[in-house]
Amino acid sequence: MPDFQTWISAHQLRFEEILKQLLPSAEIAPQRLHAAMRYSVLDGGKRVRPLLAFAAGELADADVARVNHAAAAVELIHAYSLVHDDMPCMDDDVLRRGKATCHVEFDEATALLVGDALQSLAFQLLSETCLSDEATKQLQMVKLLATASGSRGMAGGQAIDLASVGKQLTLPELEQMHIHKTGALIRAAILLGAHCGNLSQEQLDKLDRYGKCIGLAFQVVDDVLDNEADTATLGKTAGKDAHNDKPTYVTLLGVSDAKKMAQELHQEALRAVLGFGDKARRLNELANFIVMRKF
Ligand code: GRG
Repeated sequence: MPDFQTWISAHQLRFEEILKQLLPSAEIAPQRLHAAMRYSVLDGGKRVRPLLAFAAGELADADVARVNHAAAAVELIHAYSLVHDDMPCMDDDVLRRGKATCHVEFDEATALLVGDALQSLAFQLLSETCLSDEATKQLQMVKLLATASGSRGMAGGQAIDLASVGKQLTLPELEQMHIHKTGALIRAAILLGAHCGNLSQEQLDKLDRYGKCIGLAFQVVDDVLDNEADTATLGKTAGKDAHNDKPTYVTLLGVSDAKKMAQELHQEALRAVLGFGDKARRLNELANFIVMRKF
C-alpha cells in the first residue's frame, strides 16, 4: 500500500485531470464564464473534501469512477462557496489559493454566475451517471448534498457568520455556526464517498461521527492558522477574522485551548472509526493531516 504522501499526491493529480474534463471548456460559449469557472476550481486548493470522499470510498469498496463524480460535486460546491465568500458583499477578499479572487480577476457579476453555475454543475454530476446500484440511494445522495449546502447547512452557517460580526458568541453558538458553515460539507463528502459503495447504516453512522468531529477540528485549526500563519503560507489573507471582528475559537478559548480542542476532536474522530481496522487507514491519516496542517 502506498504511503500517505504518495496516496495524496496521486489522488490530487488524478482528480485535477478529472475536474479539467468535467468542467466546460473555456472555448465553448459563454467563454468568459467558463474561463472563470475553470480559474476558480483548477490549479489550487488542498482538495481535502475529495480526499475524504476517496478515503471513505476505499473503505466502502466503492467503484472509484463513481467516487470521482461524488468528490467532484462536493469540490464544486466548495469552490462556489469560496468564490461567493470572497465577494465584496461578503468577506471582500482579493487573494484565494495564492491568486487573485474570481471577482478581482474577472468581475463581480461573473463571480456571482460562477458560483451559481458551479452549484448547478455539482448537482448535474450527482444525477447524470449511475453512482449507486439503487436509484433511491442515489436520490438520497442528491438530497444529502442539497441539505449540506443549503440554508440548513453551509449557506445557513454563512448567514450566522455574517450576523455574528462584532458579537460575542458562546462556545455552543460558535460550534453551531461552524458545524453548518464548514462541517456540513466535510461530513457530506465522507458520506457521499461511502454511499458509492455498500455499507450498513451502523457503519455509515460511525463515518458520520468521524465526519462531524473532523469537520469541526478543521475549523478550529483554520482559526488557529488564521491567527498564527502568514498570508504567503496560507495563500489567502491571514488575520482576517480579527480584522473583521469575528468570533473564533482563538478569541473565545485562546490559542492554547483551541489547540487542545482540536486534539480532542482529532482523538474522537479516530475513535469513531476504530472498528474498521486497517480499512480506515486513509481516514486516520487524513485526520492527522487536517489537525497537523500548516496551511
Ligand atoms: C458563500 C454560501 C457561502 C458559503 C461560504 C466555506 C465558506 C462558506 C466560506 C469560506 C470562508 C472560510 C475561510 C471558511 C473557513 C474554513 C474553510 C472552508 C476554509 C477553506 O477551505 P480549505 O482550507 O480551502 O479546504 P482550499 O483552498 O484548500 O480548498
